[in-house]
Amino acid sequence: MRVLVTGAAGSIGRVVTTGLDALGHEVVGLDLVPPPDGTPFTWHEADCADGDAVEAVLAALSTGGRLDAVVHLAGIPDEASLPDELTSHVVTTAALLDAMVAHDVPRIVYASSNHAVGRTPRADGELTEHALPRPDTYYGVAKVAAEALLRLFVDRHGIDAVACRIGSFLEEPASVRGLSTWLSHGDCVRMVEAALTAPAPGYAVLYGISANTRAWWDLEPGRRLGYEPQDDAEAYADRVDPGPHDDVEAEFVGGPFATAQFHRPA
Ligand code: 15L
Repeated sequence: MRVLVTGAAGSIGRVVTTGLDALGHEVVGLDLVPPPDGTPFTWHEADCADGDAVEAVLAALSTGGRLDAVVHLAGIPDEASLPDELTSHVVTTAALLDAMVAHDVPRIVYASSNHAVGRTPRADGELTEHALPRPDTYYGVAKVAAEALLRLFVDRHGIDAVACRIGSFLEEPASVRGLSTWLSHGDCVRMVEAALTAPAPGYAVLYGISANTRAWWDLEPGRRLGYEPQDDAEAYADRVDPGPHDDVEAEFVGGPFATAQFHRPA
C-alpha cells in the first residue's frame, strides 16, 4: 500500500514508518520538521493544521499514483490549552479528511487515545469500544472530537476510518499502570498494519495496547480487524517500581491524566 504518515518524525511516527517500510509498504512521511538523517522514503514538510498545505501535499501525491491511506499521528501528545488541542487534533484531522475526499484516498488510521474515555472508572468493568465519550482533559476532548469527525466522514463520504485509542506507547512499561496500558513498538506496527489492511472496516474503534496480562481494555475490537498483539508488559513487571500514585492512577482509564491534581494549563 502507498501510505502517508503524518507526524512521521515523532516517537510513534519513527517506529511506524520504519515498520511499514520493512513490511513492504510505500511510505510517505509528513511532518513540520525535515526527515531524520538516512530516511529512505519520500518526505513532505507541512503543518497539518494548514488546510491549503495539506491539500497541496495530497494533490502532489495523487499525481504520482494512488494514495491508499493516511495514518494520522501528528499532534500534541499531552495536555495543553483548549485552542491548541483543538487545532492540533481536530483542525488537522478535518484538513486531512477534506483533502482525502478531494483526492479519493479511501482510508484513515487515526492515533486516538485512551484519554478520549479517560474518566471512565475502572469500577465500570472491562473497557469496551462502546464506552461513551468521557475525556479526562482538553487533550481527551480533542480526541473525542477528532473521532467524531472520522465518523462524520465515514457516514457522509463512505471512507474507512479506524480510531486506535492508544494506551502507553513506550519501549518498556514505566509504571504500575503501564503494566495494563503498555503498547510495545512491535505491537504498534502490527496494530497500524491491521488497521490499514482490514477489509472494509467502515468506522471502527480499537484499543491500542499489547496483550498485557493485566489489561482490562477489550482487545477483541482490534482482533476483529486482525490486530493480534504479541507482547506482554508482564515480562517487565520486576523492573517496574511501585509509585506513590499507583492506587489513584488505577481508578480511571486515563490514569495520571484523570487524577484530581492533574495540571490543566488552560
Ligand atoms: C496518551 O495519549 C499520551 O499521548 C501519552 O502522553 C500518555 O499519557 C498515554 O496516553 C498514556 O495514557 O499512558
